[in-house]
Amino acid sequence: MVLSINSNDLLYFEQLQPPPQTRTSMLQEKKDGSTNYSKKDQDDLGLWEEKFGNFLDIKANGPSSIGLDFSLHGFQHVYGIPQHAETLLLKNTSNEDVYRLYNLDVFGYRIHSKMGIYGSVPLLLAHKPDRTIGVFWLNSSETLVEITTKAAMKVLPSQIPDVSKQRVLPQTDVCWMSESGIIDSFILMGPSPFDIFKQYAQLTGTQALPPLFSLGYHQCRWNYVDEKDVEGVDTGFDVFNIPYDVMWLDIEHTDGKRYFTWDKETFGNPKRMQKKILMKKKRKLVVILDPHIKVDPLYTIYSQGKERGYFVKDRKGGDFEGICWPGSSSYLDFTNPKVRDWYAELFAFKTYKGSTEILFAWNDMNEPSVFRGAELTMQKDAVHYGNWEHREVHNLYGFYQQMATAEGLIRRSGNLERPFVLTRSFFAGSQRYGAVWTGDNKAEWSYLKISIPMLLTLSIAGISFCGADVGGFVGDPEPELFVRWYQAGALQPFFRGHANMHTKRREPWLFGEKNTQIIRAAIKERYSLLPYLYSLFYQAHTTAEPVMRPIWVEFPKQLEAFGIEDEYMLGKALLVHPVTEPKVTTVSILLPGSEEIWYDFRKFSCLKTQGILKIPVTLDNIPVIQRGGTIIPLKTSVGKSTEWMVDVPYELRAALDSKESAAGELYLDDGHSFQYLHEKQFLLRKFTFYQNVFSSRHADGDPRYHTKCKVEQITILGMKKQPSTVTASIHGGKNKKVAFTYDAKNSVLILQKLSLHVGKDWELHIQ
Ligand code: NBV
Repeated sequence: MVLSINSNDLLYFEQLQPPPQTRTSMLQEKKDGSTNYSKKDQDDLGLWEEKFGNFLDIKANGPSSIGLDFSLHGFQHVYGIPQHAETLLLKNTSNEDVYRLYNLDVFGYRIHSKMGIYGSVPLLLAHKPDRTIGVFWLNSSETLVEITTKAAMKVLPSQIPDVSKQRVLPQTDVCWMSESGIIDSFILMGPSPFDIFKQYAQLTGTQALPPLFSLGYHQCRWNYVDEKDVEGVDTGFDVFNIPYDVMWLDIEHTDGKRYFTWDKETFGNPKRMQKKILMKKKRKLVVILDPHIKVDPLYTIYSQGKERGYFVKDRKGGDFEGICWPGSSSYLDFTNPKVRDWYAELFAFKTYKGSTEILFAWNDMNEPSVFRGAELTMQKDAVHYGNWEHREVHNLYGFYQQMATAEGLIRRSGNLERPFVLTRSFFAGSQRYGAVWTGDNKAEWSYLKISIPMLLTLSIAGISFCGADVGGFVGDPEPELFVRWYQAGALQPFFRGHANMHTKRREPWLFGEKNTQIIRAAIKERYSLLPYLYSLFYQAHTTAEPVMRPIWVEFPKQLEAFGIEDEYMLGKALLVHPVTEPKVTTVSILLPGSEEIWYDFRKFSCLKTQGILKIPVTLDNIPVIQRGGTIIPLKTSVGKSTEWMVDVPYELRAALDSKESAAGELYLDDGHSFQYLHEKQFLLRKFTFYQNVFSSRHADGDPRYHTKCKVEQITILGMKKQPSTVTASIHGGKNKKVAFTYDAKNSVLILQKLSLHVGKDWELHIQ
């Protein structure tokens, strides 16, 4: 038995009922809006009406909480339930705060806290060497999760009450408690971690395939102040020879924080800016669109929203009003399908003045954030479409905004183009609509460090496209931290530099020549790895495999790996160990797997040790290690942005395992449209190296995507013998001899000037 339900008798639910007459609104607000309650008043009211500071929460249906406990037998390692600034391995909460899932805007959130921050995914994974299981608690109201790990006496299957037949096994009890809603829970049976990912994806969907540009580097700041500033920063990347794909504009680009508009002084001609500066250089723009709408009858989005009744209501039936960036604001009710439909239409080029096809979207403040609101968010007794109180749907608000935004971007392209939408708030399933980032972190080493377990937790909860603000949002990073953050970010799924308005400028070239050079190298390495990363996203999209994975996911039997959170796997081929402390000269890396062979990704040398390896590090880069048995596709050179690199030839880097074989794949399509779905216009190449034959074939039916792109080089790490000849045989063509070099010291064979079509079948025979 792996799991039992209600073993601790914690199943409970309350029935919805209107508050009793005698009690209703004893805690009524006075005419001037102030409230004055005695302790006795509150006691009399119990949970029918609650007071938080100055806020009164009247529960339309009375107290309505639900709860249930799950005992996970034999498990002591549990993961998931993002989002917390906490360790990868969930902690026992018996003597600590419980984990809270409640989407909140928390500027510079505290580390090692179980309070809720921007998003929630109520999915918990439990793992032991031979089994992974999952519990998905589908509830979007405020939820608390209590975790108790203990040793439990188990009678072995024979059931004979004989002490010698009893064993002590670990057990983890997980109790979920939600403020309202129904008990709707799914048990995912595994047995492997990858089975869990698939089972969870069957319920909530897989990661949307991102447009290729969005896997490039993003440059953001609150705020790039005007068109000239944008032009200067854009040019800076070319002057300093650093690739980048996307320029970002924060809230100041709008006319008085009226989203979908432009500030007339600073961004007077946004189309020109997009065309002359960005489009010309094959780059993109992302602008921010928050969900709060300025109360201003002259602002069309407000007046239309008001007229159609598209705002969330307060408990008295008027539009809910709260304070946010524009001052008094109302909040679009994205839970209403009509609102989403209307919002999506706002992205039509003719409606969204100044937008072009290179403009994409960023949804911020969508917890939703309400200044001066209880816990800086919307009151729980606000009312949504269908008469649902806000308490019921709170954790879904941001999810629905991102859904509508993605739909808008798809529609404006005539349903042809893939959208890119970054959201701060999220829920289970948000992976279908774009990317998530970890919000307002700080420019401190501890935030760089915690970003890794935070991203790993998001990744195993279905959200592969995730990242943290590189450099740290709040405060000014010291140069070493800044460099280390770029090196870490370059090997994470979503890669964006961002900074608060009160910080010093920090474009990547502002920290001296040496640091610029190191950052350039990190960003360039990311760009050369894009074919691998894009292929991983295709796998995330089709088979729900997370792009960034905890070590235990790849090595489920290795106990020492279960708590590792300072290193991770990027796909199954690369092990990454970011440096998250200052002045580090060596790092200790766990090289998992007793049979595995590992190779230094940059020096190509074979790392002989098993278990913990201490390796020297300099500021130049962070350890990246390739696993034997894998083949990684790379680009041989890097351009100004992803679009400049379409025709750049590939290198295939094979690292041999103990059987002297390796396998890998490359996914390739036009990088931006939905053609890969409707017309199967993509290439999925499967590469293998086996018995000295390197071969390339298509892995999915007839290849329908055509490219002239070539494989120019193949590097084989762990090639023990120097070959005498290498011959290429191309399907339907002549055999030809291939030039190669062999490095006996490192056992590396490099085949050069191959000029093999990436889309064709071919074989290389090494003799
Ligand atoms: O829009 C301004 C910022 C944004 O830069 C940041 O990335 C978000 O997380 N936003 C929060 C609102 C203000 C934060 C103090």
